[in-house]
Amino acid sequence: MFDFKVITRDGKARRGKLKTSHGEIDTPVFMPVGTQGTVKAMTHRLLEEIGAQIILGNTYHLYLRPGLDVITGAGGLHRFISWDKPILTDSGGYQVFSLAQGRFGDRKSKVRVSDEGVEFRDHLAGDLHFFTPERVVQIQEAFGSDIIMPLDECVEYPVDKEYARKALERTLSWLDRSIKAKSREEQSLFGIVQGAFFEDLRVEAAKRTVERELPGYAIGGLSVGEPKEIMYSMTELVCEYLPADKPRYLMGVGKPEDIINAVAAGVDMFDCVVPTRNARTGTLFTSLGIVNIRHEKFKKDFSPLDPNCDCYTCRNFTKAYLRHLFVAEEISSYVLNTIHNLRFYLRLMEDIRTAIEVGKFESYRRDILERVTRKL
Ligand code: PRF
Ligand code: ZN
Repeated sequence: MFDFKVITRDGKARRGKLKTSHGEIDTPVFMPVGTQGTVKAMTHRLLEEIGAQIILGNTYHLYLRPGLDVITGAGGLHRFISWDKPILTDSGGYQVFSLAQGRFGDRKSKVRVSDEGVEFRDHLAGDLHFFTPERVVQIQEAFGSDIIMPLDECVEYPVDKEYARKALERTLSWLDRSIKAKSREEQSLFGIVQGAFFEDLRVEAAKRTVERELPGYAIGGLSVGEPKEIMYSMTELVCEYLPADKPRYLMGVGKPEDIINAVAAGVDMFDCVVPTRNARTGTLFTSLGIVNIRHEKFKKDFSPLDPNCDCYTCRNFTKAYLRHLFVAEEISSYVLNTIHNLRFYLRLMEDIRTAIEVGKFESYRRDILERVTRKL
């Protein structure tokens, strides 16, 4: 059922195919974030039109609302949300630490971590919950997600080495408990490599996670406020220790340039709120650079947002109109902007896959890096 094959390589970049019981995925892949069982401002039909292959859901949110009884009552997450392509659910480890806590590093923490699990007050009703690795696996088994993630401890940046080691040990022991708790064949549990920003800890975490012989491996704990160079070097380092024949998933990353650089290091899977969240604040990615559609200078700009984009938004509307919708706070502004930003990301992945196939990834990377970071 679950299977991964690397088809072609170009340097360390890989072009692969991932098989799940809800269909095949071409990698490198970007997974739009559908935290609450919907990708914000999108319908599933729109997602399919722009080429989404898999979406991400969050255990933390879906468990709190609508709750497990509603999702199991509907016959699982795919049926509840009427999406029949693959779904990956994150464990809630990251959400507990970021949301329930208010933000990373907040001293008035509503989260208590112990070796047993995580106790937290939720961000909705403020009720008390206890997530254990076993419970988090059970919840995701009830969801029926194709790829499930174990409970892990993601630490903030910076963190002292002593605590980073503790979080690493906890993440590994929680992984072992997750493996034991797992009872269903048709879902794949990935391991998550933590280890914060210490090279030796990252190498050790990677080696020990790989010993568990899992169907895929995620790199967690990055893009939490550290300098980009550290994120890139940690990603490269961890990839060196991951098996060549298993998919690699860089969690919560990132900007287009981050994705391109991580593909160059050998990463296969990505998720991030950047394209969807930025769409709703008017920050739009284009083939010529980054546009803030709110800007006065677009008031009478009757050209398309991106002349090189094939999305519904770019084929039909002008910058002047998109600016007007944004300024007027119309709902269609969120929809049209999200269609465009997600299509930009999905086409970026298509172009990356093609560049790897034809052995031109490095020249593609150099060319695109300059353009995606330019501010218009
Ligand atoms: N762990 C989990 N989910 C995550 C992360 C993590 O470390 C990150 C870090 N960028 C994003 N999402 N479980
Ligand atoms: Zn477009």
